[in-house]
Amino acid sequence: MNIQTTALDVAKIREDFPILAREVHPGVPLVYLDSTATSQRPRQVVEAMERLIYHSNANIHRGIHVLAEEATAAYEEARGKIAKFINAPSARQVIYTRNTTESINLVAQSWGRANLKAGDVVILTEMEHHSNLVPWQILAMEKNLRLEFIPVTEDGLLDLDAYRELLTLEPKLVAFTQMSNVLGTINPAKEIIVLAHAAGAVTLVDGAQSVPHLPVDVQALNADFLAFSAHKMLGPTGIGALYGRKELLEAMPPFMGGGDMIKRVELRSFQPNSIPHKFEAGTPAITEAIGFGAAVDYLNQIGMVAVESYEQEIVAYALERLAEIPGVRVFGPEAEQKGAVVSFLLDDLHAHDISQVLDMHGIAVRAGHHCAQPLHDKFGITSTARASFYIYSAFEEVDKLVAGIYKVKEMFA
Ligand code: C6P
Repeated sequence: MNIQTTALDVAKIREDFPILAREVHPGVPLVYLDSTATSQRPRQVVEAMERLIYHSNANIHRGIHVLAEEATAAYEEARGKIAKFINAPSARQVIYTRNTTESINLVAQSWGRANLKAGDVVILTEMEHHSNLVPWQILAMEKNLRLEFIPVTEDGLLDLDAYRELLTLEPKLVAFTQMSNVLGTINPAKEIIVLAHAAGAVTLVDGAQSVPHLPVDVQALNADFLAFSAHKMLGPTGIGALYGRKELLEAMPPFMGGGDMIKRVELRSFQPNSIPHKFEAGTPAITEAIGFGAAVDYLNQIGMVAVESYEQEIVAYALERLAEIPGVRVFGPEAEQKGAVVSFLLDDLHAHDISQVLDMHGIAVRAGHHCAQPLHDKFGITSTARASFYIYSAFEEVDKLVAGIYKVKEMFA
């Protein structure tokens, strides 16, 4: 298939990602199919970070010299871009964190500790990443909460009838992933939130996989919290974001204490800063925030509608090609309900063996439980091999994956 026939000029996009041109073994080019774990970064992101480091490096919100003011302005400008990207009503509602995991822990430790009490029900789903399970398990142990789970059906969808039943328990919180990192399932976030609100629950959306791949509008969703990471959306590691509804954020106690999160400190007491700074204790990842902003610029220039539709095409193609291979079992729904993630098994092979042989052919996929052990338990398996795609993934790379899987079959025949 000719990559130029699709909505994105993938060949041109690839030029912005020097890593995609490397060989991983002598004469063996890289086929990077692990963007769900972390995406690659374009030159534009690296250059924005380099500009900050070489030109305006200083701490933020502290100095009044030129460099400090430039760094502060760049840091806050990036926050504004991120807020606009998810259509947050105000940049003050976007808190910089280290990643999705920290964003969810912030909600659990701050909002959860202040608002949940023994016997309260929290609804999660069976397809959650450990990052949206363990923080609630920790809090449940401390507070004696009741955790309930929306079941996943055989075809990898959430059972919404079971969800409606669970809502009769009058949960205080519904926290769910908008896109599964294993099945690729795109959950009906809006419907889940409408139902949760009608039952009186606060909602948290794990956007680690959705924000990089789909247009996400927090006002249209009416989400109370949304957590996401820069490194999965062309940005650097070490920075992520938490969006929150203003009234909730303002009422929440600080998550961590330290510099910048205070208005005034006395020996025995402090007055917290206003949002978002109340939640940003200590010197933050300043350079990375600028990189995050540049990643958002890059995605905006392509357009998230185009990103989503390209990924729909490539995942449909991948599913079609994988279905040709005898012995391949793909997990998750059909292409229409799926993001660009394909988890699979081959014959009775272990996912690590599949991945290792693919790697010999330059193909990088992830193998394991993908930090979603309960979901693998549900399907009666311990691991899967997972190929995932992004805007720089070419249709030819799907063909290389398929050829690689045939090589795996030959090797273990
Ligand atoms: N999933 C994967 O290979 P962090 O690590 O905090 O940036 O993101 C955590 C996280 C939370 N929710 C979902 C749905 C995710 O997919 C992830 C990260 C990666 O699938 C790394 S385990």
